Formats: sequence, structure tokens, C-alpha cells
Amino acid sequence: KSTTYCAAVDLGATSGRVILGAWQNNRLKLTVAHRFPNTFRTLNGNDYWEIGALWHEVQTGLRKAAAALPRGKKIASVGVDTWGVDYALLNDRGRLVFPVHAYRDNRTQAGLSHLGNTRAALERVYAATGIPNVFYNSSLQLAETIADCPAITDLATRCLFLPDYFNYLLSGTMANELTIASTTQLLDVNSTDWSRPALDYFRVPPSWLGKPVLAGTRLGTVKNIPELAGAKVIAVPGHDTACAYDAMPASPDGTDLFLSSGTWSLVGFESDTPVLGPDALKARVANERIGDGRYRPLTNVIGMWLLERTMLDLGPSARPKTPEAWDKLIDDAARLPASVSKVLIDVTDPALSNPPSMKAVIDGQLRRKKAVPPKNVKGYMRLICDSLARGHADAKAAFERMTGREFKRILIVGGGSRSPLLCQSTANAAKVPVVSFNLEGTAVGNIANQLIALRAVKNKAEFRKHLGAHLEQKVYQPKN
Ligand code: LRH
Repeated sequence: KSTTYCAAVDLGATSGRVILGAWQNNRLKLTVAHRFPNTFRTLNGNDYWEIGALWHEVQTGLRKAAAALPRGKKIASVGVDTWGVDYALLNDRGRLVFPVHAYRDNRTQAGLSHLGNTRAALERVYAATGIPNVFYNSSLQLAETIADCPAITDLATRCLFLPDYFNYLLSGTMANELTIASTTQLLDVNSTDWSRPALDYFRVPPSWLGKPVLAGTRLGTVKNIPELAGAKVIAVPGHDTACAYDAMPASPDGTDLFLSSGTWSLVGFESDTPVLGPDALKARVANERIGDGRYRPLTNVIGMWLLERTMLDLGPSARPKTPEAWDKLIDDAARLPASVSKVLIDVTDPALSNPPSMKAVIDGQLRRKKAVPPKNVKGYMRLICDSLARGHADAKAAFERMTGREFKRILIVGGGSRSPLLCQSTANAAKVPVVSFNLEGTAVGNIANQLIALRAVKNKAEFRKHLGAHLEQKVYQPKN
């Protein structure tokens, strides 16, 4: 049988990659064509992405993917996913008319507290969009931009979220895709179109946005990379978390809870209906969307960002330089006595989102609880993993309470799935087995959606079945 080749562009807030997928005989083989670090830069107190550098890496990665093909073969299609919420403002000719801000920028703090303190408005926005009030929401970011630079409503005619923008650079077609649209707090929770009340509340011009397209939509062919001439640009779920969830080899009966663990820990599940109401708002349930329009109710537990940032504070020697050194650090942390994390960090504390010093916020929390801060990086690693595990378990309990469902396993993909410490702590705290997969989840979900659009695979259930049949997995049974 012939092989179908697809390239996944997968951009995360701290690293990006371009991965070549080869699908043959119902098996997916991945080749990492290109990996690169990503970071935002702070200029005069605001945080910005280096969007030109990212586009350069995307092009480099796609060229390398084409170069990795067997002789005479062609890449059939390309799909792009990125982290949520961030966007580019453009005019009709596709020129950037505003710098691309990073979601950690503290510029939304005033809007965040204003909506948080206006109970009735907060409830209305939640009922309309199914998305809670989080500092990074595109709604708050756009409202701040428009309030601070009113002339932007004359300059910009289009708002493309980052996967949409890269799709545009690749194909020349401007389109808003549904899953990334669902991270904005501007989409109508009961349809697949924008919410007029939400757009009005945040004063976002409706003309900036096009009716969202579903995953699988063909946007055109790759324009300006000769090595990929003729390759289709397919709108995959543009939100990385949506792609990661699509790659979960879940049991079809809906009893698996999903955890995509990276910079953030995204704990959630698939559902035909949204989870709304006062309890859902209190538990900060975000009713994000699946590529086909259904729902991914999830809560966002601050993730490995805690460790990333604490390591910066501890100095260059704190960060392992090789995969072996990482394994050793995780192992050392796991061997520390349980008493190290008798007092956990409150992972819902907003002060953890982008502090000048993460270590200072963590130490401050511990001191207020009369506990002594860890002495070294392995102590922080243990404390952070145990605290995240508690956050994962709390999210599971809240979902079970709200939906009446019972989750029998937690499936984990992403960077955290490679940490036996995080997996075991999560199993212990949640009291169910945690199953980790040796899987580039996000890229695999991205490629799965391309294969379905190309009709090389029938649907997601089929894909998951084939994927699961060959996947290496590790089960962590709960212990106390
Ligand atoms: C993870 C993620 C997450 C949020 C955040 C902004 O990469 O996409 O789901 O949307 O970034």
C-alpha cells in the first residue's frame, strides 16, 4: 500500500517542532525534522513573540521535512497548531499592523480584575462563551489593545489567531479555525460562530473575524516554499491542546480523563455537551472545542512552567543539560522522603502566572504556611510535581461531581508524561492508574486530522484504534 506523508508544524510557548509523519499500513512513523526553542521577549515592560523568527523556523522545518522524504516522494499536506489565545492584527493586504504580544504580558491585569469583580457580567460572559475569566484570554488582550491604542480599529481589518496566521503565510488564505477560536472567550458556546454579546462586551469589531472553519478544511497549497510546491495546507485543530487530545488512544466508552502535560497541565475530557453553571465557573471549566465542533471541557492547572521558571531563579547549574541528567534529577527527587512535600503549593494562586521570581512566590507561599522552602533543585522538583498532582486530582474530582461521570484512568501525553515522578504522584493523588504514552501527542493529533481530511484514515476513532495497537505505554498504579 502507498505511503501518505504529512508535515505537522507544532509551536509551543517554550519550544517548537516540525514533524514528518509517514502513514502506511495503518501505522504512523514520525521523523522529527526540526526542533527549536521559543521564548517571548520583554521590551519596556511588555512581552512580545518574535514572530518573524518563528516563521523562519517554520520554513526551515518544512524544508528539512521535505529533504527527509525518500527520493521521488512528496509531502501531501501541512497542518499548523500553536499554543492558545495569541493573535496577529492585519490589514486587508495581510500586513501586520500591531506587534504580536505574548499571553503572559501583564497588560490584562486591570481587565481581569474588572471582569472578576463584576459578578453579573462575568456570569453573562461565561454563559455566552463557556470560557472562564483567565488572564491570558484573547478577549482581555484585545480589549486592552483597543482601549490603549484606539486607532487600531482603523488600522486593522482582520484578527488571525496564531495558527490562522501561519496558515495564511503558507497558503494566502485568511480563515479563523474553530478550536483556536474557542480559546478566545469570544466564541458562542452554543454554536460554532462568534458570540455577539461577548464581542460587544469586550468591544471587539465583529468584522475582524470570519465564521470559524472546522478542522479538515482545505485552505489552499503551500505558496512560497518551492520544496513543498503543491502540498495542501489543511486547517487542523489549530489549538495544540485540541491536537493533543485527538491523539489520546482513549477507550471509546468515555471513562478516560485526559492530561496534556507541558508548560500547562490541561485536564479534561471529550463531551457532546458543554459543562456550564455556577459550579463550572467556580472550578474554572473551559469549554474549548474539538475540531468537529464538540466540546473539550477542561481546567488549566499551571504546569511545568513552575519548574521552568524556578530553575531560572536557581541559576544555570540547576538545569540538566542532557536527557540522562534529567532522568537522574527526576529519580533523585522521587527518592526524597514524602515529608519534603507535606505542605504543597496552591497551584491556583494567580501570583504564579508570570512573577519576576517564581522561587520567591513559591517560598513565600510555603513560609506563610509555616513550612521551610526546599534546599535545592531536586526539592523544588518534588514539591512542584506533588503539587501539580494534587491539582490534577482536584480537577478530576470536580469533573466527576459536576458531570456524574466516573473516570477510571488518566491518560497523559506531553513533556510531563516522561516524568515517572509526575505520573506516579498523579496516580497516587487521583487514586486511579495513570497511563503514559511515548508519544509526540500534539504532532500526532495534528497529523491525524490531515490524514482524515486526505481520506487516508476514516475517522478519529479508527485512527486512535490503529495508534493504540502499536503504542508503547507505561501504567502507574496508585500507591499511598
Ligand atoms: C498550551 C496552551 C493551553 C492554553 C495556553 C495559552 O500550550 O495552548 O491550552 O491555551 O497554551
